[in-house]
Amino acid sequence: MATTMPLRKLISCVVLDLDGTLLNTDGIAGEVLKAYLGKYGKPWDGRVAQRIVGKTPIEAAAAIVEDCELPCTVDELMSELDPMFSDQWCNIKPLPGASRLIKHFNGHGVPMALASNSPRASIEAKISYQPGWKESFSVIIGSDEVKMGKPSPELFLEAAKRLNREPSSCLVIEDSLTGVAAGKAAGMEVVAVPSFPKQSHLYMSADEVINSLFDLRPEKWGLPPFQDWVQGTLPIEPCYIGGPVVKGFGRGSKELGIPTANLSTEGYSNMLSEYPSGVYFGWAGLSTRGVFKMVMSIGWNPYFNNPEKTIEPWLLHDFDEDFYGEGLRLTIVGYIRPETNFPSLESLIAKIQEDRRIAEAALDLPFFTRYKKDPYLSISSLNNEHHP
Ligand code: ADP
Ligand code: RBF
Ligand code: MG
Repeated sequence: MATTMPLRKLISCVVLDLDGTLLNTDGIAGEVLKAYLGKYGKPWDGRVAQRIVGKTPIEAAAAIVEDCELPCTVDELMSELDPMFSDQWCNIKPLPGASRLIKHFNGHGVPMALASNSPRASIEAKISYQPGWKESFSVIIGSDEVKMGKPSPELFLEAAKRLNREPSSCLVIEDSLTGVAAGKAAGMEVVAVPSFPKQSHLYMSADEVINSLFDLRPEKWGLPPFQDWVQGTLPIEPCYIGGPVVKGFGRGSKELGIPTANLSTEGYSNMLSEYPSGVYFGWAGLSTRGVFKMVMSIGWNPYFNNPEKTIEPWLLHDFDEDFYGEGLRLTIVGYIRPETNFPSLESLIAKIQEDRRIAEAALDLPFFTRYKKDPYLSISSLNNEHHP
């Protein structure tokens, strides 16, 4: 595999953005702004969230004052929001794959810089809650250390200088359009990991657009490859979800010959927003029928372009009847690939069948088989209970 991939460019160091790239700050920004706007009787919706991605705090505040027609100045908004945000820093979670990536490059002696549009002090405070992160970066640089933040290239150029590298040998990893613009203006190679996958078509100037950090292939850039892939699968921290089987769009069996026992997304909005869309696999427990191998898609199913992110597990077993309403519990243990679009229904079906074979073989490995015995899967219950 690795040998057939074209080498993009010889890269010797990595420059990382923090908010939205390594840390799930969008999650807490949503909570804080929702609470704040509520005080003014203003609604909070996903549109506002999209408007602030990749903006400096001051730009984000200006956008909110304007968009929501708030009766205050940008400065007033900033000083009221500031303490509300700092209170939440201890609750920020790393994005899936972030800690793995940091450990990987650190372990292989690839120098890393953290270059963020937030002030240096906030960066340090935020990462202080993530064990092992601070020591892993050779350089940490905030927007208060340069004249202009992103999209100006200044932050990245200064990062390269402090790393003692040419900009052209730096690989930038960024979630926002402004960050991508800054990286390209700095003469660096840029991998974009958009926070909103449905907007990835806007990231044309990036050298590569990936769906999540799980999909980064360092060897494409001449960097050491990840070594944790097992037979085409990436083991992840197990994730437990469950609930009654609900009606989906009604086309799994009909159009694809592949039934997916949809789970209600209610109660899982956090899990869903944290999890990158993609194809995963694991074990499925049906309250009255037993435990089965399972391969699933989480996301918008680009071929059908669903308006909502859904959870669609295909149980790898032949049942003679439907089981709507029955309690289904899933232990998700590994990742296979990002969701993609396909030129035809046949090619989508062929790919899902390939996913099936990959999942079936992987689940026979002792590493993944051990999760089959987890009591979580065999407790009969219709409740939306999370793993203890
Ligand atoms: P929907 O869009 O309502 O989910 P599908 O065509 O995807 O409809 O069919 C899913 C239903 O088929 C499940 O809810 C379940 O009751 C039934 N079913 C039968 N066999 C399986 C299987 N192997 N995996 C998942 N669901 C199955
Ligand atoms: N739909 C897509 O549009 N793109 C995909 O890459 C994709 N991968 C899937 C992988 C698996 C293992 C399964 C079970 C489904 C996948 N589907 C994908 C979802 C399929 O479109 C979905 O089951 C139907 O939309 C049924 O509602
Ligand atoms: Mg379905």
